[in-house]
Amino acid sequence: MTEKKTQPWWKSAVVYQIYPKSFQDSNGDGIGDIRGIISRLDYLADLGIDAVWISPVYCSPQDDNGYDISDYQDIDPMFGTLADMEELIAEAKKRNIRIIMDLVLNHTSDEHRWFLEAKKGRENPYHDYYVWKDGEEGRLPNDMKAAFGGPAWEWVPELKQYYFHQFSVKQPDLNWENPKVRREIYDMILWWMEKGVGGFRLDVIDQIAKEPDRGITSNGPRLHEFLREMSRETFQKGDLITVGEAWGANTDNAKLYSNPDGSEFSMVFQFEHMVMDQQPGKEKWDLAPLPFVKMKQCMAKWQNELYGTGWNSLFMDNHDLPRIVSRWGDDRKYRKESAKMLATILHGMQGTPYIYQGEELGMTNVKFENITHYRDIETLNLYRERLEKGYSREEVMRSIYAKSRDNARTPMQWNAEENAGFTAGTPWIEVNSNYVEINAEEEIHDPDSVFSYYRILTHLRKKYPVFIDGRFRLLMEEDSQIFAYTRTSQNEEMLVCANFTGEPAHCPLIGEWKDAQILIHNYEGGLSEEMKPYEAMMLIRKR
Ligand code: TEU
Ligand code: CA
Repeated sequence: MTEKKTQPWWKSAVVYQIYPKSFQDSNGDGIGDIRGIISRLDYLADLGIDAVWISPVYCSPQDDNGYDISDYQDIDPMFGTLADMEELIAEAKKRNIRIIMDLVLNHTSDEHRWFLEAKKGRENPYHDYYVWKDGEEGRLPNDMKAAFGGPAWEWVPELKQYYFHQFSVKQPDLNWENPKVRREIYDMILWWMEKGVGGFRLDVIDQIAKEPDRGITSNGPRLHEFLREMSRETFQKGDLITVGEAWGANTDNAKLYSNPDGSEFSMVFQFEHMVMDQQPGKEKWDLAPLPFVKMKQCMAKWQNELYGTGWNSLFMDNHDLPRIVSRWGDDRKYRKESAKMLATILHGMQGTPYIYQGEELGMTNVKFENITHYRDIETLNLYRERLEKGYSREEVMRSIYAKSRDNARTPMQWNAEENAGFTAGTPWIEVNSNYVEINAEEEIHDPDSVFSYYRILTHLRKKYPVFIDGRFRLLMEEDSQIFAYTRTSQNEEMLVCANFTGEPAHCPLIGEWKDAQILIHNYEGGLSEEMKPYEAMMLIRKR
């Protein structure tokens, strides 16, 4: 018990991610909003979550759904008001839920006051808030590319300069070399801390210390210097959860990011396991089957490397990724079984689990027939670019069905009524037509539902310390069907065992563990060494 006290709260927490635009609309304009979130807090409390990360709700022209911020210290009218936000923080607190804000610090919107000033002239005090390069129109400074297509440089004729943008043209990169920029950011973070937020998720944080002259974007030389300064000036003054999004993370730098001394963040989102089902050296759109054995080894590596030296975040879904049940499970015949199986594997690991809205219902990818139904800037640019390059429409749509970010962005499926209970108006993006079968109202009352399974998982984590501190060991490493591992602490030992396939699988471990207690199991009836499709379980015993 004493040990538990010294652990930071977020080591036993489960976090839920809300994509506000698609969560719950309260006023019939077809767009989810903060009042909608407030109305669903009891649902979240029932699920057993401790914190909610909300994707950006700040003022934004919405070129990239809020990841293009024009005012960090106000709420976009589309989502509500600052007063609504304060009410959300207070209402969540009543339910022991903390609110995690999404900080986008690599770039602002081109409509942010700083950028509007910066464009006025080279002598303007805000000019140096961004990253500029002298040049001639039509002769790009170098061949760096933006994440959403096209060059990373945009010409501003009035200044005869290019500005640098790693994402869309409307997301100019901030210049972290400028101490004034850093100070502005820290003051803004402190202001949110005063409002009582419980933590922050930091967007593409590994990309802030860029050096475009040298072609450097991620993991720049000054990155950890900046992060330590930011942490010292802000986060360390509170009892926060902080999680950096870092596509460029490896287990070495993750030990810096999540150093237990608290000098940077609580943890990072790393993506090594999420980029394995694509062709090596190519883009996520270039599909390839999941190399299952490699994926297991990757996850095991992160578990083992960060044991005692850092902290993992556990996730398979977010607003940028396709739905995991469609991606690595079977979203038709074995939808429920495979959704539960994936959750079992993830939630048994060491780290802080993140549930992305709808994941707890087993929500699936969407297949809009026509590209005009898609909303995501990345998807729309990709479609145009690949058709221009000569790909067939069928081929491009196949990539989009598998990997488009809009797969995760269709409205939350609350009930079987019109628009899945998400809105009384016209939703900004169409609802997935399977909402009649897959929805919260149905699942909350069904003990066999994916939701009920997640609810058990969140509670198990609270009850058994082995979830928090148990040492990880991968078993049956080379097996092409079974994902199995143990978690071992001083007094307890847990086996997590899953059949990752739609075929039966043989697993001798289950015989060895026949006297153990079953914590959770996604099939009725007893255990057998002959595992059913997507069968999964957690067993525990004293040692
Ligand atoms: O994502 C960072 C990021 O690298 C992804 O956009 C990635 O390029 C893409 O999903 C993979 O194809 C963060 C946010 O999570 C994302 O929603 C934003 O669009 C992006 O930053 C820019 O702020
Ligand atoms: Ca609304």
